[in-house]
Amino acid sequence: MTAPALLPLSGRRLPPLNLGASAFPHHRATLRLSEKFILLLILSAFITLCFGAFFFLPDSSKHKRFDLGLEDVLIPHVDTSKGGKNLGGFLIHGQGHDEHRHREEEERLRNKIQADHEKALEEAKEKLKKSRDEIRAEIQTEKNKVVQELKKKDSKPLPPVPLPNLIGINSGEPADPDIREKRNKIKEMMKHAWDNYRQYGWGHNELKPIARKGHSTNIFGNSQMGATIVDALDTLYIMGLHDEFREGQEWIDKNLDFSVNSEVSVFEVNIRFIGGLLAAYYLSGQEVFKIKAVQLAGKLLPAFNTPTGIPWAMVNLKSGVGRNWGWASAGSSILAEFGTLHMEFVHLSYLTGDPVYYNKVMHIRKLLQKMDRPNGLYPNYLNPRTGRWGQHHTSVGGLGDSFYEYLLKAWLMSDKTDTEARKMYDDAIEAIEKHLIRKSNGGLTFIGEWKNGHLERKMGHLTCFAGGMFALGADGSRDDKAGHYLQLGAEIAHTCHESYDRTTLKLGPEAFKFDGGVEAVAVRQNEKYYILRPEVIETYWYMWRFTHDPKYRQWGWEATQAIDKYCRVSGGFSGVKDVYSSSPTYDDVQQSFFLAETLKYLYLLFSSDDLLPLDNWVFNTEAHPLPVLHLANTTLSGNPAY
Ligand code: DMJ
Repeated sequence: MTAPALLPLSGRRLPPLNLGASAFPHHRATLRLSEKFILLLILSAFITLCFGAFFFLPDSSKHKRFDLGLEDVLIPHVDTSKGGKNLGGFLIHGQGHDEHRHREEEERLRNKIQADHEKALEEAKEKLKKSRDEIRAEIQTEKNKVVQELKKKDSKPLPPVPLPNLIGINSGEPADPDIREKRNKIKEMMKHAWDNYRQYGWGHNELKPIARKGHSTNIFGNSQMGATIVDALDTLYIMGLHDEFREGQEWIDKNLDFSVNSEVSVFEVNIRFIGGLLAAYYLSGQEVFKIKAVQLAGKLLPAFNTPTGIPWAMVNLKSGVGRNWGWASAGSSILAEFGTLHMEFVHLSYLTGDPVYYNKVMHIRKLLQKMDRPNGLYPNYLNPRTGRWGQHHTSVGGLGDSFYEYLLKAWLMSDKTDTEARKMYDDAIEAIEKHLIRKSNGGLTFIGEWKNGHLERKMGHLTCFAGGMFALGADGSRDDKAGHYLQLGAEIAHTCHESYDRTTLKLGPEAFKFDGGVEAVAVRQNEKYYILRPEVIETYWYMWRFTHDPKYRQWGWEATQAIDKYCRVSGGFSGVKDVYSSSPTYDDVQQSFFLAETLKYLYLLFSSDDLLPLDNWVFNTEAHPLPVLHLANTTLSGNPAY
């Protein structure tokens, strides 16, 4: 069907529209965006009206009638045998009086269309009289309105869910004045880190404490998502830094936006942002944190759209397109990344009543259970397209670590009902002990890495978290080997302390060897750095909670003093490049996990045990405490929101 020629509705010719550059004498050369936008608006209004005219107005020459919505008057003709009068394909019921009513109605509509048309043209003419800046401002106001509307839509309240029993959110003030003083010192360090970030890096992901400006890495894409704010929130809360906590909350409320064209690490965003937001929610009860966590989780879900359901390592928050790290074996996803989502995702399902998150992580677990494991070990790489292992590297440090941690913590977090997770943990730990844990010639217990068919006698700083994990998993271990695992935890803590003690700065290197006469010492230059990592202090804290052996507080205090002496600068805290050098250079990065983990574990080490007791709270791998969920079973059927 071709559109009829555009006829003036009242016989009056419309003023010609000049759409060329000459319509804007001051801007002949180019049409700016806002001007184009206005012209487009006028044009589309005009076309819409013309279409309206075509569809709604009668063609008087042929007396053709169109349905004007008066269904009680006009009924499409099917059968004329019942005494009606057929006009142009429509059957008209009733008498002359109905026809009159119908004509009046048509007339009324015609007038309305004409009036609307004229009004639209008047408005368009008015718009064109305005300056470019005025038009721009109007467009901006309209845009803001739309954004506000969308925000309102996004902040819909979530279904009410009974909060778990939140025990132990208190000051944890230690009775001993010496311990109190030490704890105050750690709080002061937190304030120094926060204040400088606040001053020089606010809203950026991290801080460059020497250059005194914002910093970021590829794990956060190109976004400025305030990683330090989100990661630090619960530490601020626990330390009673409430003004700072409120500042952070306000920033999150107003600025934390996930609709950004940015490719982020699914794992990092989960442990730091979702974990951080959920912990802040449980501690403070402020809804905004829960809402933001759920919004963000929605943005991560497209990462699971792979042939196997094993998520991509990275996802673009806006487009939802995912991919894997270029360096990972044969396009693989990483065990420690897709295996470290469980805790946060179970909480998301619990809080929203939406099983989608729970199903995603349980699917990963089921898939892993079905796979063959070389020597009972889980390799670090798994291809999300084929569902096959990549290289057979196994590690309890980088690339593997928190997968094992989350098996144990899934069990603890389920109030010890998720026995499937406990079994997977027990099986894995037995294989690790058999194949990866050894004693050095000097009697230090270490955890090596399985690479290319042999054991590499090297341990990473990251691996030192395992001491705490063994201690945490001691209770409930298979064959009642609690004593054995507590002992293993203590041995790892000792080895990791040695790795600190054998340096000039008394800070631990990134990786250390047990080979060729070397014990717990870094050999390569690129393994001698300390980047404010928490794992060794994390293990001291767990060991302290389970044994109350004072040496753990002593070791924690040594680390505190070393950090304060060698990593503190006037603009915050920085990592150092060589822990064996007496005049170290700085890496100029204040990592967000320094505030989330290192300072939190130190603070807890010098607090009383009733602050966040381990029977009621489980810390995610970024040290964000999440409460134990007293669920009936692992399918979350105990949640009334289902
Ligand atoms: C943290 O982001 C987490 O602890 C993660 O599990 C491993 N590494 C860093 C800190 O070293």
